[in-house]
Amino acid sequence: MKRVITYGTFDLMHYGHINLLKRAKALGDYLVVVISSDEFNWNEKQKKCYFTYEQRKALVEACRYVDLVIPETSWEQKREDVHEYHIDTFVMGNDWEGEFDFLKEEGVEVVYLDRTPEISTTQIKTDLTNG
Ligand code: C2G
Repeated sequence: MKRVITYGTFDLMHYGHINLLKRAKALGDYLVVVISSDEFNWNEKQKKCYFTYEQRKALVEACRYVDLVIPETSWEQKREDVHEYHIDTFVMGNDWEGEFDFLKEEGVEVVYLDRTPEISTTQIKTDLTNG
């Protein structure tokens, strides 16, 4: 069984997220999604989420491509996660291109997938604000 992992905030979950999760799952048989906690988002990414961690977790867990959801509470946890969950492949959108290549040292394949154009949580908020 090939095990894949990916990380994200997944606020106001949209088709760009689904497209990423679909392609990540296609790289293996089991997909672990690590969702940023509310504290991590605020303290480390200065992101104020519309949905709480529990709400974002429920939405991602409802996605057919997802097998397990766990919290992201630090930038450093990736090195441990890939061993704890016996990960073969680490996947991120290519806005993170190169940022996580160090995981190759842990024996993990690192894959960056093209982002889905024209959609983002920020864009949704902007469009709704401007009407
Ligand atoms: N994504 C995408 N296309 C979009 C929007 C997002 O492919 N139009 C991808 C991102 O590249 C990322 C995933 O969907 O791989 C989740 O996106 P975000 O929720 O914005 O995640 P981010 O805030 O970048 O957090 O430790 C890593 C961080 O937790 C990543």
